[in-house]
Amino acid sequence: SRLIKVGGAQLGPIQRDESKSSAVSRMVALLDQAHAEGCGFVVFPELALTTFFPRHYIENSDEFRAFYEQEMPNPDVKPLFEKAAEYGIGFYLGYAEVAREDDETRYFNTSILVDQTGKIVGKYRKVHLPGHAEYDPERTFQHLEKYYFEPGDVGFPVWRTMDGIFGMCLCNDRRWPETYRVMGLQGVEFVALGYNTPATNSQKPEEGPEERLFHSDLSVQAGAYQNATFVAAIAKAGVEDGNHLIGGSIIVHPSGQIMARAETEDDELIVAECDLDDTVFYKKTIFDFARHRRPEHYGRIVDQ
Ligand code: CDT
Repeated sequence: SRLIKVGGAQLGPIQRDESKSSAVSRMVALLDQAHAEGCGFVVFPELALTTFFPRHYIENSDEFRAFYEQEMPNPDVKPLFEKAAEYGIGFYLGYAEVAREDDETRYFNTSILVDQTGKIVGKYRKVHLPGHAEYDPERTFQHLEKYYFEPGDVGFPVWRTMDGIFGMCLCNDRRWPETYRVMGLQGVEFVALGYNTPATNSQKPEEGPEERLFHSDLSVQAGAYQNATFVAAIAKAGVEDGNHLIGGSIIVHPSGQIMARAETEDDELIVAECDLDDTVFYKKTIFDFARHRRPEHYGRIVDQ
């Protein structure tokens, strides 16, 4: 068996005026708990250092630059890296990235995979950016991810680390079967993902938290089962800047069953013992891609 105890470190709300170092102290407190529980890997949410700023329309780029990280680790997040390495805990962390590449300033919604020695072994940039690129007065609240970020440019890689095959994605990616399948085709055994999901639909107010939680579970459980992988889907939750985000963080087994679920909308650690060898049965039977997939019939999926 390849057992790894996984902690899902759900965060409660981060208000717009909360500092990054305060958010990091909250994460370190969850890491202390994860260490006490014997975890070897911890998943934090998407944009875990700041409020979910795409709900705010900020015209001045000097003002919104403060939400982004230029380097990782940097002095704000160093305490998290140091504590995790001291405990021998690997982790996944979502944050807003600003990069200077090819003489251009580029903005991404990013996550990193850090191994149990504190080394960054992987970086992912969110592919499926939801929402809109311009201020939309028709909506009850804004979701300006297409304004603040460009789509990721690295696809969905996987990394051989911590005695397993790890992949990453972010929030809206979890609703797209292609996300998991591209990683599934590379043999992924554990997918880490963080999310910030508004509790109502800004274009359909009758779609409330119950339905939103249902869609989240549905997508994550299907992705896990159909690709024979563990998935940890971890929220930033609660009322942030007056806007309600769902909780409902879950860790899902390759059978599709939920192993652990958060009960609150606050900082909360959920824990599940994941035996990465549990993926093998499904990968060798019902989802043995080499024997059962029929890609000759899937052309439309990739044809533009
Ligand atoms: N952060 C993120 O991707 N949130 C989206 C909201 C979709 S509605 C614009 C999600 O899929 O949960």
